Amino acid sequence: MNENINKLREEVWLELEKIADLEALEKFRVKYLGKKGAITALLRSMGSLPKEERPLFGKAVNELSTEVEEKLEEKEAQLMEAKRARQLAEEALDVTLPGRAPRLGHRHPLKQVMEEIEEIFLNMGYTIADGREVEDDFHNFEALNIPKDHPSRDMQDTFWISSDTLIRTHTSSVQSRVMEKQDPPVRIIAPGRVYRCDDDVTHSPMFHQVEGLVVDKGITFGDLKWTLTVFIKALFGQERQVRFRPSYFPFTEPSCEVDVSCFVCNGKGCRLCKNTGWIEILGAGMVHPNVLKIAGYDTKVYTGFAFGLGIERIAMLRYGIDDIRLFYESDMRFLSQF
Ligand code: 2NM
Repeated sequence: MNENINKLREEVWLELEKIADLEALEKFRVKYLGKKGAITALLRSMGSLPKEERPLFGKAVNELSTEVEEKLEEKEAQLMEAKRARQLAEEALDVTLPGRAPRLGHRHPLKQVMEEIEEIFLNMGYTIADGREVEDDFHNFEALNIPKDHPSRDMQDTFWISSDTLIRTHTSSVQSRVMEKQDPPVRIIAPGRVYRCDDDVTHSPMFHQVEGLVVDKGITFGDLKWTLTVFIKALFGQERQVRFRPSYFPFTEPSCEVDVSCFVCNGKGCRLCKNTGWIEILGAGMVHPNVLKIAGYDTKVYTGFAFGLGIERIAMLRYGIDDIRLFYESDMRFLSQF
């Protein structure tokens, strides 16, 4: 009987030696140690032995069974380790491979110009004011001395919501509200979206403005000229020239338009300045006494100046953009250039 056991032992070792993967090992386990396995069968056969041989035989088979289990565990550990090593090799990452750099976003060109302008006026001691985009006739027109028959009140120019309600056509409406609430001195700029019925390559029904307002004792046209000259040179370069031309706005008197010497041809004449050497940047003027009166300011004590400019226009001039719609199309090929 022990011969049988020894033969089986030899067979088991030879077979175990050849096993190269975990699936084969499991088959091996079932073949010898499973319910119908060879070693299990040996134990079962014990019943047919004479009583006195059973203890020795049983001990020998149990020893074999324990040995096989131990070897099996050892082999399993080896195979698992080999499998893990293979997996690690296969799934190895090349940590020296350069990563894909995420594209860094930036502010929209209009916002960049807006912030640049805000910065210049903040440095001069101005405060930023904002307000509503849906306005009433009074704050958008009446309080700004814009007469009932003025063309800007026309359906052609203003988006009316009802007979008394509109979306603001300029941010001066913010300033009429500030003057209503606050006594002088006033020194504010009002940046924001405005709306006009207008749509071509240089006009959009929604665009952005910055308007400024200063009201205090003894404010003169000289203050206006100094402030806007400093502003324009800060924005376009200290070497630029600035000129003031007479103009007309209902809310200012006198009124002017302000030009900067062309920053492409330096005043010699080119396509951008239409051969004039000058580029119009903004409108301005001394706040009309009627506007101050409506605000409840004493016009014998207080005077002021105001100005307004379009952000899109500045950005188009500065970057040589000829179609305003490019600002609103969110096309990365356009936007990523700024
Ligand atoms: C402009 C030109 C001239 C302006 C006037 C006022 C206010 F509120 F004081 F009446 N705000 N902005 C003004 C003056 C705006 O834009 C071309």
